[in-house]
Amino acid sequence: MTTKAGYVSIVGKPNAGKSTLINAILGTKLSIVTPKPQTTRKNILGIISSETSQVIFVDTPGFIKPRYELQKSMVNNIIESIQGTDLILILFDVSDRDNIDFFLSSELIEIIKVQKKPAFLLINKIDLLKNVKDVLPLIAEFSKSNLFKEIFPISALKKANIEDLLKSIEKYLTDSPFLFETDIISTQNDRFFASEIIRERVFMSYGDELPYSTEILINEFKEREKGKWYISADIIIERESQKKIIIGTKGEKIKAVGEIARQNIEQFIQHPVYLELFVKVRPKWRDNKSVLKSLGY
Ligand SMILES: Nc1nc2c(ncn2[C@@H]2O[C@H](COP(=O)(O)OP(=O)(O)OP(=O)(O)O)[C@@H](O)[C@H]2O)c(=O)[nH]1
Ligand SMILES: [Mg+2]
Repeated sequence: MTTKAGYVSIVGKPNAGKSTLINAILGTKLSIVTPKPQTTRKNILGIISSETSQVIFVDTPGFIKPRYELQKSMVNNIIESIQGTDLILILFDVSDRDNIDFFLSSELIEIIKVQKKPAFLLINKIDLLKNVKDVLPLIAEFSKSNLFKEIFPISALKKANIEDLLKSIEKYLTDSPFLFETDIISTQNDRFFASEIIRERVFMSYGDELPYSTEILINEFKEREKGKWYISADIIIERESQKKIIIGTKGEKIKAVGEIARQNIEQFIQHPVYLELFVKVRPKWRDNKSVLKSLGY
């Protein structure tokens, strides 16, 4: 039996809904989602296998002009993903509809052109439109650019039009043996996802810029008693003064963060968890190549 397989990269500006989309496609919460832009920092693979085909979706960080080393690594992740892909899904947030020209002349579009990879445009968040027909003139305008093989209006959040999208993706897979075992949905381990779940909670729990100065480092991830996991993690921050904000009055804030993160990790790994959080200061870690390397960037 001939099988098909291929990589599909999900790219776009921060907050466009890329991680929500990969979760919708996989039918499970794999990639963290927050209302804050620049949530995703590393590429996350999500694999769907059927009898005859295997699609490896890659959720990438939002494309930005990098200002410090962490962001450079994020942009490199996007470019690497585009270089190795069979098809690109580029998301456009419908709330940006007044800036279509800007989008079409963006650096990300330039990269896609240079790499000569087939791309679909996904106009996301159509649930936000008062009238769904309002998307038609946008489709017409995007079509004129001749940049996209197909254009889909979708709602990643409401899972609208995802089935049609998946059917069209099939056409871009090539004859190939499966690239991964059929029973795995991602390549990262539970330790990575635990750190992401804690980071998601930090992004949700602290205001404004603070989450951008944070990173999570898992120190221990082990089965302490049969079926019960002990996880110890550092919340890394940049300045001593951020410590008391993270911890909160009498430690209440960090306790609440740990409580919800623990529940979410338990749901993800399907085991009871004991989670301990510590706060560590690493001055300017976002611009320090060796610290970034130790954090997997
Ligand atoms: N209304 C609506 N909101 C959406 C939709 N898709 C995503 N969102 C919301 O948009 C915000 C950002 O979603 P993410 O999936 O984290 O976006 P992202 O593109 O992965 O963002 P980065 O990782 O920061 O690049 C979240 O609050 C989502 O709930 C959608 O179809 N409709
Ligand atoms: Mg994301």
